[in-house]
Amino acid sequence: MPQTDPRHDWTREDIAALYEAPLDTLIGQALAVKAANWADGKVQKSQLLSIKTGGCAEDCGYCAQSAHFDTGLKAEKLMPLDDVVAAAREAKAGGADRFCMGAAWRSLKDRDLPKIAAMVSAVKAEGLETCVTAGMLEQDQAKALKEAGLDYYNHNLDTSREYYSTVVSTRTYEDRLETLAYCREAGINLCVGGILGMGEGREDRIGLIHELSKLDPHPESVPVNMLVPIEGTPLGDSPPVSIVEMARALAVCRIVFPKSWIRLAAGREAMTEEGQALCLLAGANSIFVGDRLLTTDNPGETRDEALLKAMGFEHASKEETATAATPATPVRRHTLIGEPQSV
Ligand code: SAM
Ligand code: DTB
Ligand code: SF4
Repeated sequence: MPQTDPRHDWTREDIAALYEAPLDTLIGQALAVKAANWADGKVQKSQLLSIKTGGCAEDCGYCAQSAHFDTGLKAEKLMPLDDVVAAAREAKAGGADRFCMGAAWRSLKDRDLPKIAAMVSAVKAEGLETCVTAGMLEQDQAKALKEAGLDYYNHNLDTSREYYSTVVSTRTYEDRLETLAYCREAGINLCVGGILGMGEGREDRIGLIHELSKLDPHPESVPVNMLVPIEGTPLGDSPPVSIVEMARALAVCRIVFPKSWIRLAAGREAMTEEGQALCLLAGANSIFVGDRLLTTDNPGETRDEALLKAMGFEHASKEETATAATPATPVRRHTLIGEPQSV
């Protein structure tokens, strides 16, 4: 029987065994789990907007927006509410059902909270699911955002616990987990994933998925980004990760997070159509749409329509996205070591 109940007792070894299985075995299992939990051929569409670009105090080695590196990006002030609403309307007209507002901040300041809350309420009033990613939050800030109508908070763990300090030195893994816990307490859905291609090894990709699997409930969305190399950052010259490795990571996520949206996130601009198709065939069921991510390009509507049409995939309906976005009741299934797994 394919896995339907989310499990939080995965061991690193379980995840490594999936990750390293022959690709046909792995994708076969991923598709069995997908078929048991999701309608075939449906893709959820989120759209990003950078509402506060550049000048960030953190030193994330992959990021165009860190003030620590000279990436040639011009820092901008927080975008006015009207511009955010106009962009949200455009995103909806383009087929997005979730609008994710990204701010290049280490943490949300109380003085900015009312402005972000107003953006959340206004975007929600346009009939879109709302998502914010604005760095670390305090407990009461998470509550205020929930009250404003926030559906999702994006806060990635990015890589394994061990590799994290190689990539960023200005905050810790525990800092990330604390913000995630505050969002959960406030009743906000979580969007938590990571990046492949930062010089990490496979063990770090397995470690990341293991850390995510311990979150209870699982994040409702798991974005898997392929590094978009940014000139001027410490990771700007990183060799690209292979598309098969991306497909493996997505397939493992599909199995480990049976009820979560698994997003083929950043990096599609550097992929062929076949590469993206492989990733969607491996079990991913969500993408970022629109021709921009935060500071870099994304394929855009025409190319995405061609890809999805060729695959016979279509947009997940509002009902389908809303059902999956409801936080699952925490389910704990304890499996004895050596007991046959149900996937
Ligand atoms: N400042 C907030 C934070 O760090 O959570 C929000 C914005 S940040 C740009 C959101 C996420 O985008 C990062 O955690 C990372 O996973 C992803 N990201 C940033 N730059 C990227 C890049 N060059 N390539 C791939 N993913 C990237
Ligand atoms: C996520 O996991 N990926 C998005 C979103 N969450 C915020 C960001 C991707 C950024 C890619 C590089 C850029 O455009 O600056
Ligand atoms: Fe700042 Fe987020 Fe970029 Fe890190 S990833 S430098 S926190 S904007």
